[in-house]
Amino acid sequence: MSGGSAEWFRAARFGLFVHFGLYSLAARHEWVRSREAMWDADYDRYLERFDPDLFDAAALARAAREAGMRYAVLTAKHHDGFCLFDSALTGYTSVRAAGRDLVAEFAEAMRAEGLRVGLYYSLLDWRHPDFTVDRYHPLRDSLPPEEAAGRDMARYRAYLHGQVRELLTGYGPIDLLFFDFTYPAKGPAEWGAAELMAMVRELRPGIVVNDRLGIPGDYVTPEQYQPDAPLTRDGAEVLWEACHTLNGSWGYDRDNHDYKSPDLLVRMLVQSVACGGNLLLNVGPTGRGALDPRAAETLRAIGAWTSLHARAVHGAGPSVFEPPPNALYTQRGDRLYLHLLAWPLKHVHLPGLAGRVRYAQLLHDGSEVRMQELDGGDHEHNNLAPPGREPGTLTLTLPVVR
Ligand code: FUL
Repeated sequence: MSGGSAEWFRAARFGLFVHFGLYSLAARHEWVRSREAMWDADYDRYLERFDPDLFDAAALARAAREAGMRYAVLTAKHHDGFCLFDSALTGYTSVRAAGRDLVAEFAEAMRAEGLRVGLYYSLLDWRHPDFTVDRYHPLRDSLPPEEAAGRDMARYRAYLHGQVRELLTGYGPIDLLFFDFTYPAKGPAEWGAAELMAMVRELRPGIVVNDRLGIPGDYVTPEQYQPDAPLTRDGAEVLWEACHTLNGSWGYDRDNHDYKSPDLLVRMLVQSVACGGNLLLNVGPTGRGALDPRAAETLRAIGAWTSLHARAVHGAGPSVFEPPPNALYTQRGDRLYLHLLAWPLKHVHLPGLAGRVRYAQLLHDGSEVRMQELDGGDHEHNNLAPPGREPGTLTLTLPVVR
């Protein structure tokens, strides 16, 4: 890993991803334009009706903070090329369409809630006249060959670099950039990745950048996949962030009701921390820009947990100890947090901790948990007798263990 100073990112552990754009009006996945091979004119029906009257960045920021999130990442431009910011390089923007600079509103609102500001920027651009047609492009089967031949990625590269410069110079300190994405048909050279990364680091020396330019960044980005062990590259641990949808779609998907439960999402968060990673959880606001009630409710439910367990998440990381079955450890200093995913019948045995636990308590209410060393000479274990029957998080106070 290279470059930026990612300490805030490592400590934050939990962030909000926001996918919003013209596809939110189609309400059937953010790839709708590619999937349905729409012409510009077809897709313009969303542009003509774009009116984000319910996009309330302050409400989004509050919802994120109350869920226990410490940063947020907005799609400044997704693959469709529509920009949520004011750009001197195109008129295909929310400012031109609806008089709203949503990136400006977002950055200001997040900072006001004490959240770090991240921007997602798509390397793909299905609207730009110089972006060459490949298998993902909506015009892959319909662009006349003479028009396809006139496309010039060098001109597109200048546009891409120019827009990233606009984002990094016009919106106050941007803390994180999420580029998306390099694929076989277009490698790092298509994006001028090395030059782009150098420009980004020069404009914002402390910024945290992901790895999807196709060259190493500050962190890696498993997508819709939950690592269950620390991630390494060349034998060294790397920073990572798993990004996940609530229901399989990043953009608003009205008829999809298949939501992950808050319980599962809390587990994913705990597992991320336990494996040295972050969780970036996505919401796709509706066509009018409001948080869908199902998403809002999920964030609230997660917040009910994080409000009592934040210290096992923020600034916490993996532990050197092996957790007992059906449990995960996170650790922060001399506090070891034992997350019980299922409640044991009677006891929890803690391998390797005999003689090391000074005090044990439930995290959510601070109540003492009684413990004893096993009889019979088995000093490998500590033996906790937790009260109650619900899964929960115990704090074990240890002598210095690292
Ligand atoms: C992917 C994109 O193609 C999806 O639409 C989404 O933005 C996800 C986070 O990254 O590569």
